Amino acid sequence: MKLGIIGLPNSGKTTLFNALTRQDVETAPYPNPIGADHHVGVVHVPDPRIDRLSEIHRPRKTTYADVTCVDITGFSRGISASKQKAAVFNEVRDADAIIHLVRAFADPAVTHPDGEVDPAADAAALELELVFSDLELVETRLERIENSVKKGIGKELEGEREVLKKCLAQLEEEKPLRNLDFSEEERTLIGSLQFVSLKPELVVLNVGEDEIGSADTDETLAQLDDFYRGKDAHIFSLSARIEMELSQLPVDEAQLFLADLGIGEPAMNRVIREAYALLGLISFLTAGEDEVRAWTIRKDTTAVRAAGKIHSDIERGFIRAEVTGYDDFIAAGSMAKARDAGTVRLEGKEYIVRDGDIINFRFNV
Ligand SMILES: Nc1nc2c(ncn2[C@@H]2O[C@H](COP(=O)(O)OP(=O)(O)OP(=O)(O)O)[C@@H](O)[C@H]2O)c(=O)[nH]1
Ligand SMILES: [Mg+2]
Repeated sequence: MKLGIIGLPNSGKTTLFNALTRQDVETAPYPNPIGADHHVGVVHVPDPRIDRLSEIHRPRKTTYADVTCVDITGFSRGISASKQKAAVFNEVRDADAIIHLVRAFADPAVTHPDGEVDPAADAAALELELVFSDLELVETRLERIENSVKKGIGKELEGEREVLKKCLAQLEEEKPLRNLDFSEEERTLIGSLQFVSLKPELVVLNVGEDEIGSADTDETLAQLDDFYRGKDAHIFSLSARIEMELSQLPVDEAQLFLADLGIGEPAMNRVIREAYALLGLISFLTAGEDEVRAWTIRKDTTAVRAAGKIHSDIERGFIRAEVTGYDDFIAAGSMAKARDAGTVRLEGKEYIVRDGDIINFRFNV
């Protein structure tokens, strides 16, 4: 599962990437050229349940869920019409969800590609590039299907053609595919095209250090809310620079810093959790003396498939899943007490695993 960070030049993508992945990639007040390296890193998903379970079990190892994150360089106004577009859009296509960073911080030392900081206009400009890229793809694909149909060899493509026509109408109105409704079947028909304006999106407003929670920030957020109305996007504000500094501090110093700022946890944690949910992912947990661990699965995964996440042997030899909800476990205080309270269930192969289930698989190989 992969998150892609996009945004206009100098919006703070690499800064945010560093905060998310705790890396220290160079950031600069001048834009990177198109074709510069994309950065790839791993994001650990903060999970208070894992923290708590580790306190209880004192395991040798604690493992959080993680997702891959890519800092995609080279987005700009007009990119969808440029020769270098493939270098950017291939990377966006490959992402499962998008974090769209929008600059709101005013800093004369950091050039803005259009000379002026205007978050709503910037967001709209970038969204339009996504739409244009998909429009071109739809037109090319439709043309190819029409040609095949003319030659009498495209019968099986007719379903796809109908969905593409629906997409075309939407894109021609300069609207993203994200806010169209598609049936499962329609989604499958166009799935391989990996439309970028269809990807779930988190919009992150990057505000100046002294603009966190300010009236100006609220106003800009309202503007963005307006722009994204009905577009199924989640909108946040944070200061990427502060988040990056926080991510580079030792835990105790970071906590002091947070207390100074009057915030409970880094804004980054919420962004990561939201992105994780946006990807359609949930975690089930395993807990013992060896390891406390969160395992990533898609929503609606069966117990037997979840077992396969841990090891193919456990999937093959699956007998039963011993399951207790995280809250039930905490309320009871221990596995033995949860059993006494009757909150530990034995589930079969087809049980649909829920977020926060603590599972002990019984298997036989
Ligand atoms: N004042 C201020 N500066 C920031 C903030 N976030 C990023 N910057 C600065 O803006 C400049 C650009 O940040 P980057 O993270 O390199 O931006 P980018 O989007 O990766 O830029 P490109 O890769 O060139 O497109 C750097 O000098 C950052 O230090 C912020 O929240 N406040
Ligand atoms: Mg960068």
